[in-house]
Order: sequence, then structure tokens, then C-alpha cells
Amino acid sequence: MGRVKGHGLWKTVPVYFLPVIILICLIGCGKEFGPGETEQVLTPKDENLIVVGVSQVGSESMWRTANTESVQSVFTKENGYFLLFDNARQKQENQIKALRSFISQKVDYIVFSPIMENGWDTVLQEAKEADIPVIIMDRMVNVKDDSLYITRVGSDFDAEGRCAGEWLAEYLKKQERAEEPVNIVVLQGTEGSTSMIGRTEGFNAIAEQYENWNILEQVSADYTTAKGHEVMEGLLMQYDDIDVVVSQNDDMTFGALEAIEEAGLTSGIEGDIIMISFDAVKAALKLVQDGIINVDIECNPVLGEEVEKVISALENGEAVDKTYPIEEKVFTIENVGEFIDDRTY
Ligand code: GZL
Ligand code: ZN
Repeated sequence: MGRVKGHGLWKTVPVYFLPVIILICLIGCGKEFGPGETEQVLTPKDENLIVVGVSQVGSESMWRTANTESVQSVFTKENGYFLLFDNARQKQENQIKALRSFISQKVDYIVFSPIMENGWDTVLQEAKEADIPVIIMDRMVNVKDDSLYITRVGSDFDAEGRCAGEWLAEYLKKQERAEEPVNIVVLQGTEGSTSMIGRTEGFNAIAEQYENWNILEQVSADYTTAKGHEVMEGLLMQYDDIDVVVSQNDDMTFGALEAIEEAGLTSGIEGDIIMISFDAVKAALKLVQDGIINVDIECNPVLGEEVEKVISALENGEAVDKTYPIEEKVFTIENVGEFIDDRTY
């Protein structure tokens, strides 16, 4: 048998003496450790907690912050849960790493909001083989086998997009502008995300019914204020006759409004540009109330409770639906006053 390579003692001690030395050390430090036994440390399972691994997209918007808050406030120890929470900072590879880590830690449930729809089949197959139920929250996955997830709790983004289109058609009629050409630009959310796809398809389905509506450009601004500002600046330099901005979340809207102001233009009820936004966070509802944003299509971020209801149903062996659509409103200056004070996000 070869000698153990190394410094000091190991250089001189033949390798077959090692087990004797290790045994003496163990007895010497007074703790009797049988093979494989370790000091008893309480784990979440010992405390009968349900271990939930949550992979969140990131913290790109006020909506996302509210969504995270709704998850962290419900999966608490008091409610019988042990929460493992990972913020993927807007990168799919970080979400896949987090899911793999949850699988290796043998969590009881995986909950995640997929940053984009594609690329999940392999890691969800691994979760299925590890017998870990997966609940999709907010956005959706595009997978061949829908047994890879138990259910999805989230909004109907296509309906949100249609809502925006229907509101615009109504508004133009009231303004007696239903016949004239209407030039529209669209600030889209994160490429390939369910909310961006749904809001785009929903709005386009209405827009194609009106041949006087011209969608000049649909550009991704990744749901952030900074990108919304940058993209809107570029569109204002490219087009000098924009009538409508459709911005697929409030954070991009805040950026677009900065760029519109810098260009010496105005938005909203008395403005040069009709501003349509999505999410309906409180800061945006204030701008609806001030007449700066014409309409805000709500997207409810408070999904934690719904997800928790699904998990407790599964724990009780009850069947669950494949989707849990969420109730949402459309806010304009006419109705925002009734709701804005109760808005917690
Ligand atoms: C919608 C969600 C979107 C929000 C954005 O459910 O996916 O992502 O509209 C957020 O604010 O960034
Ligand atoms: Zn600027």
C-alpha cells in the first residue's frame, strides 16, 4: 500500500496505521460516534414543517416586490412552513440552479415564477423523478408534458391585453377619434415571458379589428423603468406622431413618462399621448388619479395565499385544479378613487 502523500506526521506514518490513529482521536475527544452517526441537530422535517423551495424571477418591478412579499408573508414557521427563497436576478440559469438545489435538498414542494416560457422540461423532469410537486406561480412554462407541474396560479394575460384594446376602442369613440389614423407604440415586457406574450397577443387581437390603428413598433423594455425610459426616448426620436403608448407594466411606464416629458410632450387625459399601463401598483394609480395615465389594467401580485391554499389542499390529499385564474380590474380616473387607499403595494 502506498504512503499517504502530505506534510509532517502523514509523511512518516504508513497508511495502514491510519484507522488506528483515527479511532484513538475519536475516543480521545469523548464522543462515541457510531459509523454514519452525527450530532442530532433539529431539521425542519423534525419540527414537522413543510419545506417549500421558491424560485423568484428577480426584483425588477414594484409588482415583483409585492409578489415576493405575498409569498414570504404566508410561508412562515407560524403557518407550519420552512421557506427556502431564491432570487434569480432575472436569469433563467439561476432559476434552474435553484430548482436543482431544492431537488437535492429534497424539499416538499417547489414553487416558481418562470422568467420565460421555454427551457424547463429537463429540470422539471428531474423534480418529477424526485417526486417533488411543482406549482407554477405568475408566469407559465411551455412544456410538452403538463404532468411536470401540479397547477398554475396566475393571471390571464391575454385577457389583460384584450382589456387594454377594448378600453382604447371605447375611449377613441368617446373622443370622436374612432375614424382617424391612430399611431401606437408598445413597450413590451421581458422577451418570451408569459405576461409579455399574453398582453401582446391580447392587444393585437383587438387592434387588428381596426384598420385605422397603426402599431408602429413593439419593443422590449424588460419590465424596468430604466429600459422603459431608454426605449421610449428612441421611439420619440424615430416617430413624431405617436398617439398611444401601450406599456406592459407600470415600471416601464414611469420611465416612458420621463422620456415623454423630456421631449416636451404630455400624456394622459389632456395630453398629446394616450398612456395605457399594466399592473396597477399604487404609485401608478396616483398618476391615473392625476390624469397622467389614462388607464391601468390590474395584474394581481398577491398570489402567495392562493399558492398556500393549493399546498394545504395537497397536504390533505384533496384534488386541485390545473389553473387558478385571478380576479382583476381596470382602473381609470372614474373609478380609481374607490380603490387607491386600500392598495398595499
Ligand atoms: C405579471 C408579471 C410581470 C409584471 C411585471 O404577472 O409577470 O412581471 O407585469 C413583472 O411588473 O416584472
Ligand atoms: Zn432621457
